[in-house]
Amino acid sequence: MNSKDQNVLTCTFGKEVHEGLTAFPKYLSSKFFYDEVGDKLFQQIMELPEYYLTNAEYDIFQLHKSDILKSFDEDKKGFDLIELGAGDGKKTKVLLSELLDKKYPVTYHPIDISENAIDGLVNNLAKEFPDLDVEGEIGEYFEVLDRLQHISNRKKVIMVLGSNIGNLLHPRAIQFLKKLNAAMHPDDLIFMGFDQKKHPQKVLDAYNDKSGVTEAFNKNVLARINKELGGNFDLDAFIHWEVYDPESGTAKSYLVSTKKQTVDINCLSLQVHFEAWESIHTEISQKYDDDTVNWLAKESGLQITESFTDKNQYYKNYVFKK
Ligand code: AVJ
Repeated sequence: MNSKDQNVLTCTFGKEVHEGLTAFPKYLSSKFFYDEVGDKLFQQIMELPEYYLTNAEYDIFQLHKSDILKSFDEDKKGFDLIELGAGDGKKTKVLLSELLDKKYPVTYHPIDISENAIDGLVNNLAKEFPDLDVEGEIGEYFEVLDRLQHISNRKKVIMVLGSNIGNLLHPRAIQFLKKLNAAMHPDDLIFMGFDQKKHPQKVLDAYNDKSGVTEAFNKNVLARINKELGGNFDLDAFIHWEVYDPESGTAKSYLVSTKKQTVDINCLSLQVHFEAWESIHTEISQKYDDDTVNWLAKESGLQITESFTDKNQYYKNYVFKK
């Protein structure tokens, strides 16, 4: 990344931190978890025994790979597989390997804002699947989708895995789906993962692991403020707190100040006061059921054509058309 881009990012970060920490109640956006340290912590989260999401989606791919591909391209006419937020590609590789075995004519476009992530993935795929056509793209989702309109006239399958949509409240999830819809031609499809409602304890445990990785992940936003904005947060003076509302299906993460304290953020010329037990809301991780996903689809002008679940029904991947 060049220094101008870096400045723009730091400024957005600073502006939003200022907004969130002067609001009442206080909040910080979960998109700020992901710097280099945050990326590593999230990798560790995906390895946790409590964090069932990754394995559930992996199982869905293993169990249903052949039917999933049929739902994408029954007659093997060929398509562009576009993955938004590709990460390390562990789950996608199951599908890619099946694509090659069954000789689907496909170009795989992993998209991420992290140049590092894309370079790593593209190199790794070149070794593991030398016959696979891969075009990595670096950038914001919609900017890249726009770019892709012009380079190909094949059918597009837009894939968003990991229940990443769960970070968005329903109105913003609808906005996101509407934007995808607007970027789709009549035959294009969306393939998206949605974590499902389940025993509330199972959800709580996933965001409250014993080893404290999720706590460190949540606190990483404070560490970033210290590093990038000259803050002096004492990370030990906050606790990680998770709640889950089985009615709305919303898991919420907080950082709670264990004492009355004042934090300085030099680069923002800001002093932030915390009362004892005052909270900062940092993340939502929405859980879904069929009715809710159907409603989201309807509100976005989309239709569900198929869905695939794991043996525990913890998680579901849905295929949408316009
Ligand atoms: C990457 C947004 C799907 O909400 O489950 C994991 C992020 N936060 N543990 C999620 C996360 C805490 C994750 N998503």
